Amino acid sequence: MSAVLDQTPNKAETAATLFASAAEISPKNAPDFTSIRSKMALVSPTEEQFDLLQKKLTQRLEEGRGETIFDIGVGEDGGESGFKPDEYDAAVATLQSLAATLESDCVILRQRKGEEGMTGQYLVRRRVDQQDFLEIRVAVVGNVDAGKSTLLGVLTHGELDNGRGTARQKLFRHKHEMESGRTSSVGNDILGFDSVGNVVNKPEHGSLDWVKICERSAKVITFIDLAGHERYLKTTVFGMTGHAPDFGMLMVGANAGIVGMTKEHLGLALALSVPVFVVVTKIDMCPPNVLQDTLRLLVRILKSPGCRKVPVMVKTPDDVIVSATNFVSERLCPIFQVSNVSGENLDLLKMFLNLLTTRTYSRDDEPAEFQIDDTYSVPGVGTVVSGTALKGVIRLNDTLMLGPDPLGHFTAIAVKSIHRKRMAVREVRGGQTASFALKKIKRSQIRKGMVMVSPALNPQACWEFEGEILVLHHPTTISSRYQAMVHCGSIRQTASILTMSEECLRTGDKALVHFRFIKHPEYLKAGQRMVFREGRTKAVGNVLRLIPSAGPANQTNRSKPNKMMSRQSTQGQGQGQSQNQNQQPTDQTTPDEAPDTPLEPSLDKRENMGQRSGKKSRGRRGGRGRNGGAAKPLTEQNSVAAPPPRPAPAVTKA
Ligand SMILES: Nc1nc2c(ncn2[C@@H]2O[C@H](COP(=O)(O)OP(=O)(O)OP(=O)(O)O)[C@@H](O)[C@H]2O)c(=O)[nH]1
Ligand SMILES: [Mg+2]
Repeated sequence: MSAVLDQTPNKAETAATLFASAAEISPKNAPDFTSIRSKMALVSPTEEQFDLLQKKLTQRLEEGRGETIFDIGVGEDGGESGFKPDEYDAAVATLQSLAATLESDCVILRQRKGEEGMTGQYLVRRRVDQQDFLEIRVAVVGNVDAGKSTLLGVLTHGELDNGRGTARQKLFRHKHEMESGRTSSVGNDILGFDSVGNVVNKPEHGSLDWVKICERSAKVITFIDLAGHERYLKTTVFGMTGHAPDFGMLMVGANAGIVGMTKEHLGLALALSVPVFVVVTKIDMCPPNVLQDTLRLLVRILKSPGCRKVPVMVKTPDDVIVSATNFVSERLCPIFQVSNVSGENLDLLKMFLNLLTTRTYSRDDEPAEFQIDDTYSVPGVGTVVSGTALKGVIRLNDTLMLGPDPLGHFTAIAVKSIHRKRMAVREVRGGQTASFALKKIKRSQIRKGMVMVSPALNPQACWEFEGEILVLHHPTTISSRYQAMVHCGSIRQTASILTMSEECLRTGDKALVHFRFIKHPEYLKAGQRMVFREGRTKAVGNVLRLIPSAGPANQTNRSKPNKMMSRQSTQGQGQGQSQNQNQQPTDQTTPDEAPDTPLEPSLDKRENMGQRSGKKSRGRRGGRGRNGGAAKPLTEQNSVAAPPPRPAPAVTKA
């Protein structure tokens, strides 16, 4: 912990860099903050200094989208830190009056001893505007039964769980989820904090009124509740890419440990550069030695070369502040240990959530971009699309280009109503989720993955693109004509590899790859993160270049089978590999399989253990296992001589 504590901005240089970044925003006409560099400026400011302090605070509130953490007793001039008690009180009074002039509240986070006295950290947050709130999206991942839905139920409804699944009931969207207790879809729940950091959620007769929460909140945490079962992995990947989470909350059942999908989900978050914090649940029912084993393994995985995280056990409010203020740097990985039944340490987790800051930066003057992740047909309203605004501002009655349709065209469409978290609003900005009611368009004409963008962008759909990918795992080798699902933003479509910079790719290889979508063109942008996967095959990377000239007529690969060559055959037997082209990689599970994330290869392999005894019949492949989920050795599955039992279609079904 001490190494991390050193990173807190208690030193003048650190504070100076904080301020410097603020100054960089508008170099022209930037105010000269020299006269307020000393820590003493807050104690008894002149009128001019007060004005400058106000400007600086405004700047920082804007950068933080309505909030900032302010240090007292720390100057930028390199002087000793800390105040005597009367100076400290005066500085706090100045900060409070500064905050009041900016319609903000100011609450203490912590006090510490500096070189010359006390220093303090204060959260300054804009007061509630009924229509506006800061939004942070947290994707909740982890293996089946880790307690994801339960924790969200407990946090958002304020009632503890009974250990047998009462708290999760409110989060389920489908009847079968109610019955099985398993999340299968992308669920949403919200937790609102007011300007002084209190939770505003007040369930009435067991249900939450989202509009009331949003009206009372200065900050709303949207949890994206994802499924832990491997059967729903495709949906979970979609939740991580399509819902643009700011952070990932990886949940681990203390007694079950790092099993099943835990590493898979962690690897996914890492691949998408989503900072992750870990919540270990069920500490009420876990023997201490098992808990210690789980934590030890967790720390080992996080520190491994594949993750390169700095794990921090969060045990005190002080740890919370240190981890929350340094979290966005991505490398820090706070670990909480909680119980949804006894409520232990949930306060620390809530405090941490209250301090999370957004990672999405968008300017209002940029052309608007909105990605669609769901569509609805609402009686009396018509077609409604929901999704995330990535850039710019979308206002009521704006005309946007919706598309691409199967022919790659975009249609002008007017925004007739906007809702944020079920609350009618007049506008939505980059980084916020929203839903729009659209006129004169059928729900069937819209699909997930479409976008609505400003006409100024003159959007073009593309069939083909070039990406740079890293293969995290593939049982054999990938070569051209291989097909798998591309996840990119809310796009989810099978694409085929046309050409590659390498002959073939194995686990750990990197290459430039020319992809082609097999069904319809998509709206892509260079620089977007992408995941390319099929069953256990996984590659991650970036979209490098769009190839606009490629048209629909050029569909050469639609019915071509997967071309998968065994490593053995490419190495040893030259061209004789065609027999195994039709195997289904989805059904490959081998005891000696390579690790599925670039994590430590030597980790204790407890992954295949089910957590719920008595549920074995479902199988971890979730009904996909046509050949009985048979865990044949790889060599046998890919054997050149033995053809697969039944030819399977090459393309993954949606
Ligand atoms: N004793 C105890 N039980 C818990 C705790 N958290 C969750 N549970 C129980 O664990 C079970 C599984 O919890 P869920 O919330 O459904 O797990 P999940 O991670 O959402 O599972 P999937 O949606 O299937 O991925 C439920 O019966 C909960 O009551 C805890 O902290 N202590
Ligand atoms: Mg669940």
